[in-house]
Amino acid sequence: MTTTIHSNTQPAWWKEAVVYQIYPASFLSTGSGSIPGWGDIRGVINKLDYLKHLGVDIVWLSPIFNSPQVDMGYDISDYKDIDPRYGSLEDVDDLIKGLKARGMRFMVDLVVNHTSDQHAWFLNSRSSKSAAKRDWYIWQPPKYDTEGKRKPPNNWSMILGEANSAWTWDEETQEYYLALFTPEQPDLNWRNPEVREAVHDVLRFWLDRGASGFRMDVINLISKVEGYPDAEVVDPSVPYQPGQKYFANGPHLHEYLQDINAKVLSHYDTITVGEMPFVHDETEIIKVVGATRKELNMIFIFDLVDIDNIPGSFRLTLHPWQPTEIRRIITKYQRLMLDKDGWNSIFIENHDNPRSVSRYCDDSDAFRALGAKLLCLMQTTLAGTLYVYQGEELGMRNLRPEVAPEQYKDIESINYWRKMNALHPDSPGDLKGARPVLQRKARDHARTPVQWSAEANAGFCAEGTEPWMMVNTDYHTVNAEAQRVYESEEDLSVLQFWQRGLASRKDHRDCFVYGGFEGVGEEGGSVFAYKRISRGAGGEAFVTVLNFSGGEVEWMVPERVRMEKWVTGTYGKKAPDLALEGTVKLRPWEGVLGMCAA
Ligand code: TEU
Repeated sequence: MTTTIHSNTQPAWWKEAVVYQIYPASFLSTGSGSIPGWGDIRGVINKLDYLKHLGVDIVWLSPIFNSPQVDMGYDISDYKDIDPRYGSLEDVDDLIKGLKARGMRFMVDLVVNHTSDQHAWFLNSRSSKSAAKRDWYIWQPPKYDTEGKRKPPNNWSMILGEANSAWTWDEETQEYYLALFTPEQPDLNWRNPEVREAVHDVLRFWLDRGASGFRMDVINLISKVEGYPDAEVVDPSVPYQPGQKYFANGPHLHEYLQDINAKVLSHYDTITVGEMPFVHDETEIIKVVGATRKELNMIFIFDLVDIDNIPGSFRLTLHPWQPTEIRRIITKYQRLMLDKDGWNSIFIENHDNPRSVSRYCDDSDAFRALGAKLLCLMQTTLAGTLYVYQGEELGMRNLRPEVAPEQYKDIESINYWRKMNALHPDSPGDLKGARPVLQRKARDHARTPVQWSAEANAGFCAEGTEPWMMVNTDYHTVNAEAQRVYESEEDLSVLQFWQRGLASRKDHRDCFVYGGFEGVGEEGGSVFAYKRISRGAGGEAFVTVLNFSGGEVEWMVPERVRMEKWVTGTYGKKAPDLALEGTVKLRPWEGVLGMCAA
């Protein structure tokens, strides 16, 4: 008899790891960087024990490299040096040492779809048509309309300012260059082998310095369709349209990823996660993360964070959604990876999205902690590598509604606000819904300073120093210090709940990390329930039941998940009895975890 070995059941450190994402500008400012009020690398070092205690294994830092900071460091002008506002290379060496001493690892944010327009490569490229690095970027001659007016090579819109073209005119050399995000972030031309080699060299530099892997920014955009075809018109009222069909997962993506693997990654022991927006096609996804493909360990799939976008349209739109879609999306990818031998990343927050408790639950004072625990319970009991974003473990929420969008700082918010002002000068204030869009979806919500305590500036930076971005107004009640206080088993703080959830995930890794997944109960409605079963002989099984609603619901307990032992719940031990036959009542945002027969 032959047994099939699923390689997604084979243990690996990067599968069991808990990755914690730090947005350095907003984590902790010790005053050691060159600009007061900015978080710094010393701040991260100061909090290593906090992270270790939480249960973190890998620290991923959003970009800390030299940068003009047009897009908060996602516009890099030197991949091998540190922006002085964050510290120095020596600080990073100390950070890596501190991590290693605690059995933790360091993940670098690799932004190589584009550079800053101030990178030496681009300065050379734009200097003349015959410059040595001209072909390192994507240059195209202009087009002309019927009246002889100059136009960009196609109608693609800029991602972080969709009123504009993705192509920027260069007066000096009379050509356009492609810059998908902002004009200050020109796209590299990966067709040029010298560019690929230069990127490989950056990876080696950081691996040799002690990094254990990479989060690869928009890595699926590195290959564009030849000829740069026009995008379909989704919004006839604006000149430029989303062109993702032609720049996401283009013809050479897999070749470039396999090349990185063969030439660099295969020589080290690494973790890789690729950010992969705009792609939902299962075959394409498995091509990147399939166990035998030698491309990436896993990717960030966007379905869950795109849940409230108008499908196919821009991110800054609002689209109504039902809780059952959470169930549909998660079930789809849990099954996909188990059935097709891939690997999942589990995440619900990052620096590009609003806070999860505000988005998927209810962030009012009455329900904030319950919702944050519900999301924790879900994430810590799903298969895949888990990513926690700074402040998520505290249940931090969106900027309060009294903060006007005029105070937002992100380039995407600013460009959007400008565009809506230009389009609707007659409706000041609301601008045809622009205000609620930003209040619900701006990237700013995740970028406010971490709330460490109720002291001045939430303990993020010294009293009298102005933080680079405003602290959310709720820090007197929502902060880490307050959440360390142990009240009772019935009333764990969000932080304590996360700490326990991560520990329990590790204790039962056969089940939670590597186990099978089965959706249970009726589809539709607000309850998402599933069973996790470890695949070894005589293994354990758990059932997670999550009520994604602010109302009480009746739920029929299916026979095969009849609870044998209560484990935890968002209301503490005051949980409904899922051991009984028949239906149970679930309270608002109630989540329960129990053990059941495998
Ligand atoms: O984000 C890429 C991306 O496509 C989005 O998540 C983006 O924020 C959104 O589509 C905007 O509407 C990555 C980084 O995470 C983001 O911070 C950078 O701005 C972007 O790439 C460019 O490097």
